[in-house]
Amino acid sequence: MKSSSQPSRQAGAGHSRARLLAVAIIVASLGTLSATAEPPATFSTPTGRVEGSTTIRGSEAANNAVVYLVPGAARGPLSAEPPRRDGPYHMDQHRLQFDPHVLVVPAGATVEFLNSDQVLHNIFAPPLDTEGFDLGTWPQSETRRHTFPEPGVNVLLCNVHPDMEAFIIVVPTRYYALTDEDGSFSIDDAPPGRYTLFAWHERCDPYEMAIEIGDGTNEVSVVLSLVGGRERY
Ligand SMILES: [Cu+2]
Repeated sequence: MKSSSQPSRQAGAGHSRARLLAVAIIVASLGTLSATAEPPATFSTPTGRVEGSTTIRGSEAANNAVVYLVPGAARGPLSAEPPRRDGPYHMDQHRLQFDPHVLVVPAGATVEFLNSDQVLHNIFAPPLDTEGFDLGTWPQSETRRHTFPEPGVNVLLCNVHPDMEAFIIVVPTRYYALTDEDGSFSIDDAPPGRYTLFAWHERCDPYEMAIEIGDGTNEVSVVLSLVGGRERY
């Protein structure tokens, strides 16, 4: 470098100005590049996919379990990444049952509650893991809404029909899934890195496990334990 710069230094003021101009253009170009440093659309950002199986120790495969990933190793305040707040999210009351039995939504989501039955239904959630709420009682074909700002487990009950029960699990992350009939689940588009995987099932103890997600498919096995080590029902 030094040897090649020596001749141009002796080449006169006009040449130097041209060099300065060229350098200025390069610097300006670099400034523009760094200011708009979005990866071009043709480059794929590495993402991890989690494919998991969930079982209950000493029992059958666990459907209706909620599995979610919180970036970083700690419980607590959630990652910088905002929850996905798309939706809409629905909870129906149909044939004297809540449908679905378990609904998982990100914190901040609003759920629409529809009464599809010819009878009046009520919805309330006692203040257990969350503040709880009471939406009142309403007739067929009407909906009411509730927004869930805080993560936690909401137990839905109807004071007209004591046998009705459902759960809305509010999670502090956009990376979540509900397990299928055979206990399987998948979570897509998680940036590679360290996470805590949490799992919730109505009959099981809370579960958490530190995992590291790499680019591509990551297989995970979640084994839950019944509360008290035995069937509740
Ligand atoms: Cu009811």
